[in-house]
Amino acid sequence: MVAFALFRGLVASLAVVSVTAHPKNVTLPLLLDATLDELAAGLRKGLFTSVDLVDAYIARIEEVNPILNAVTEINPDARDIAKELDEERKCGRSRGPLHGIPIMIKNNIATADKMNNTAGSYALLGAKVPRDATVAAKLRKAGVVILGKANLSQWANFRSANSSNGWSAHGEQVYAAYYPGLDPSGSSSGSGVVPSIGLALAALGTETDGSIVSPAQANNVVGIKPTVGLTSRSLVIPISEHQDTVGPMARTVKDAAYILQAIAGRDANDNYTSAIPFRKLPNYVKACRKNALKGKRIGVPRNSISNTPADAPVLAAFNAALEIMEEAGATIVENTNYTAWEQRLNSSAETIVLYADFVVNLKQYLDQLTYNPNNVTTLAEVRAFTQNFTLEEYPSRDTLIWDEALELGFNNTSPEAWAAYQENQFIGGEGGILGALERYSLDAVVVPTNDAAGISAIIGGPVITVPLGAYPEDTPVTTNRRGNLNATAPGVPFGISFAGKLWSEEMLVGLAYAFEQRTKVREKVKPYILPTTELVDVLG
Ligand SMILES: *[C@@H]1O[C@H](CO)[C@@H](O)[C@H](O)[C@H]1NC(C)=O
Ligand SMILES: *[C@@H]1O[C@H](CO)[C@@H](O)[C@H](O)[C@H]1NC(C)=O
Ligand SMILES: *[C@@H]1O[C@H](CO)[C@@H](O)[C@H](O)[C@H]1NC(C)=O
Ligand SMILES: *[C@@H]1O[C@H](CO)[C@@H](O)[C@H](O)[C@H]1NC(C)=O
Ligand SMILES: *[C@@H]1O[C@H](CO)[C@@H](O)[C@H](O)[C@H]1NC(C)=O
Ligand SMILES: *[C@@H]1O[C@H](CO)[C@@H](O)[C@H](O)[C@H]1NC(C)=O
Ligand SMILES: *[C@@H]1O[C@H](CO)[C@@H](O)[C@H](O)[C@H]1NC(C)=O
Ligand SMILES: *[C@@H]1O[C@H](CO)[C@@H](O)[C@H](O)[C@H]1NC(C)=O
Ligand SMILES: *[C@@H]1O[C@H](CO)[C@@H](O)[C@H](O)[C@H]1NC(C)=O
Ligand SMILES: *[C@@H]1O[C@H](CO)[C@@H](O)[C@H](O)[C@H]1NC(C)=O
Ligand SMILES: CC(=O)N[C@H]1CO[C@H](CO)[C@@H](O)[C@@H]1O
Repeated sequence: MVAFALFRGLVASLAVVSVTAHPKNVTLPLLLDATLDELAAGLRKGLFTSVDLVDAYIARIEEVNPILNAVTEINPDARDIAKELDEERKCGRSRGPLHGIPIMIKNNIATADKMNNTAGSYALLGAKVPRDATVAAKLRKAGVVILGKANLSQWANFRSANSSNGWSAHGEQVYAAYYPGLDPSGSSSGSGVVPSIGLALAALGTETDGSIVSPAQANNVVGIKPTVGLTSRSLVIPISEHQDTVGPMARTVKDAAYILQAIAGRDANDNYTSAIPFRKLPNYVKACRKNALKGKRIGVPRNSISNTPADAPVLAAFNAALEIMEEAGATIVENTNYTAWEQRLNSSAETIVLYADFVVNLKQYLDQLTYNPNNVTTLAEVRAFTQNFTLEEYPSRDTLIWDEALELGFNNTSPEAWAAYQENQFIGGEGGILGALERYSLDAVVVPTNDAAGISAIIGGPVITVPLGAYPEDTPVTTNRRGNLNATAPGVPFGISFAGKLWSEEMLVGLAYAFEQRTKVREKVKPYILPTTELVDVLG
């Protein structure tokens, strides 16, 4: 009793000291969990400026980046850009909700400024592009300060069979913030770490198969993998025109929705965007409604959900989540199985499509460079460079994916590639997610994020992951295949994913938001390492 009273007294007096020492702290958002609405309100009220945000985030990056390697480059112009945006605001002009907000982009999204775009490879260090990637240009137009480039699994994890998630030659090894030496997943590894501990409001990632949703779940954040074609890939270092997509990774569904709104839309430089079926884009922010689960039919394709002993904590949290959705008025339809799931497990069609696309799409990107310091214009030349450049760590990290792509004997202009693409359309479509939606009259399906990516990837469909839980205290620590990262450990986050038909982001955002608001798991899962700089420390 006495001890308890003493303890309470201690806490109370500490709180008083901190408020006295930092009188403004009480009104300033804390950067670990600050939402866009909070930051935008603070900027509007003049509590702090965009320059302050840039200063605070850079200080936070400098605190933790020597350990986590999440950020490859800080934009040397970030402060000047923030200053201009602050001036604009002073003159009464606001570009919208993202005005003056620092966001990081993955290091495969090009900018025509001082920053490099390398996909983590020395082959592209110093290369120049003719203009910003369309998604980067759209962010700037919306008033975003592009704060820097997030490290990634090199070449978006499309080089090696024995590398590690989050490793790139020029950027080294990214670690997640939830356990020492933790696998950050990939390939948008740094883009997951950045929002997870408040190194920027949010980040852009890219996904071909899992590269947004998987690192989003591993880093306890939300990830939206948009329908292929909703966001332009122009001047994004590609893997596959059929599967690549750019999307936001953020702490909340609503923040991710704001960013999706800013980057979505048609682009003459990426003709897949001409498939967008809307005259006017849906309002993804307005879709964030707490009652969005009410009346929805949500399927559980059990035969696609992994069920090994190691999955037990994930499945327990997942099954509890289904009950929460039912309480929110959704109808959960069990066993909406994918009829071609077995065929998918046997199929090499996705590999063929990616290989056949990569040789062509990579060359198309390289051909656009206005300066190509190492004269790499084809995959064969990129491979020769990589195999001969010591820091690329070849052969310890091999080039197996490129070797196989180059040996395929055809590319995406051939009938064989088209046949593989058609097989994917069947497996992921009628035999997969689209068939299940149709047969059971579903609005969406839900699965643990571990199982979410592939079936939607092969048809270019959308997925949203939201934090669901974390591995319990008694989880044994295991390492990844390469042996250089901790893979499972106590406190490692995992997520739940909503997926649906093409262009159904508006509904999926609603479902994810309604689930997030009822659970707020992110706040309960704590990182082991955190930067300490707050806005109060940088205010002039
Ligand atoms: C600011 O206030 C929060 C509670 O609102 C407290 O947790 C934090 O330690 C304070 N920070 C400083 C630097 O005083
Ligand atoms: C881009 O790479 C070049 C060449 O290594 C380097 O000099 C430059 O500082 C890099 N840019 C940034 C913003 O780090
Ligand atoms: C993995 O975790 C263990 C503690 O369980 C720690 O000793 C080790 O250094 C970590 N691995 C890395 C690569 O940091
Ligand atoms: C889309 O653009 C690519 C290259 O920019 C081109 O190869 C392809 O034929 C175009 N497709 C359509 C349908 O216009
Ligand atoms: C769906 O898959 C699950 C798990 O494989 C299986 O137990 C169940 O019987 C299947 N149901 C139907 C209707 O196919
Ligand atoms: C999987 O592949 C094996 C070997 O090629 C074949 O015998 C089997 O029928 C295939 N299964 C399915 C479901 O396609
Ligand atoms: C793709 O294949 C066609 C037909 O073999 C060939 O003409 C073309 O050069 C190939 N493109 C690339 C980038 O290898
Ligand atoms: C690239 O090509 C240019 C022009 O042919 C040449 O001047 C330069 O030395 C080459 N660079 C490398 C690294 O091979
Ligand atoms: C680099 O490695 C390749 C093997 O991929 C080899 O054929 C080539 O001779 C090496 N040297 C150069 C300068 O590319
Ligand atoms: C990766 O694979 C290559 C080629 O098979 C091999 O030479 C290398 O030793 C492997 N690296 C590791 C760390 O096992
Ligand atoms: C901005 C920053 O800290 N960049 C670092 C990223 O990681 C590489 C490799 O560790 C460093 O060389 C950079 O300085």
